[in-house]
Amino acid sequence: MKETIIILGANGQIGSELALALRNKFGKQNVITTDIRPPHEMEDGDIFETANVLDKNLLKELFIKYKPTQIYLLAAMLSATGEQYPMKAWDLNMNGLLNVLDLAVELGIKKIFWPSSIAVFGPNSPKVDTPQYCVMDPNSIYGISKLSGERLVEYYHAKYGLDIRSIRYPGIISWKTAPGGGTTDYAVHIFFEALAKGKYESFLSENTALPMMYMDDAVRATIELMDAPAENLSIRSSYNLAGISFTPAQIAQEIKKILPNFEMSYAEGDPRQAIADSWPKSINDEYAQKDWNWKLEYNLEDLTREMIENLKNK
Ligand code: AKB
Repeated sequence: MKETIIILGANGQIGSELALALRNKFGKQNVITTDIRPPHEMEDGDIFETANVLDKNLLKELFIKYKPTQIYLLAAMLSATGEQYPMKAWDLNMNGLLNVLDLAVELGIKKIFWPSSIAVFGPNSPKVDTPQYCVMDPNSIYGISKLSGERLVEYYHAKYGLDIRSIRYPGIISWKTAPGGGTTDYAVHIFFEALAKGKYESFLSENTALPMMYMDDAVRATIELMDAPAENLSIRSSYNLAGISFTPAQIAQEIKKILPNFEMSYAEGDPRQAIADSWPKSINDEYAQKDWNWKLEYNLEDLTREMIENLKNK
């Protein structure tokens, strides 16, 4: 079957790399990227439309114009920025999702990808090897919006038969497009600054372990989940993905193996520390392994090497 894909919020950290992968898989003419911001770069044949996911009428026009068979909804406000603008974060993250779900029901668009996050867990969730099902009491507005979104996508699947698929992304580490407004962003900034200045001041304390993942694994996971037979998917909220867990001290150590003069220091009192402290240190992803055969490729050593090599050549 010919697929036509619309990516909403395509110019952010994940969207810009997912768009490339989807264009390679389905052909440029079948992948339409949209965002409120213009793309960083456009190649011949790329199709881009300016769109705000809060503008439901415009979304409807786009969906009628392109007749997508799949939608990827990536527009969202992340955890740290969300704490500065809680009501804006709630509005964008919830109403953006509801607009897409309602239009999908109205126009008969069946297949949707919507990302959730490790932010759905909270202070009373188990911190180590956090299971798929456990106490979930997120205390950031971002986490609250993602957990509410998970309930909504499961509801729309059960009630309207929408084939919505989702991953609880850990922090994503990439070199092409910088992340914006997340708590895990330090693990990307550190590479840019290690190469530019030879030092980095982490806004998280040295022993704060968080789950992370290299972009190539995150993109591959997303496409593998979207390709999996629907009958294999036992989870219709969002799948845990473990990635790799490390602390600022451990990533600094790894960078020093390649850049021996790199210096790391730690700032105190950053508000992102409280968010990080409420999240899991490591995640259990046995359902993803069992249901769609998920396997991680990049460990901390691999991603450190990839990040430094790619940024040096950028
Ligand atoms: C953030 O830090 O807010 C995001 C996330 C883990 O969802 N990277």
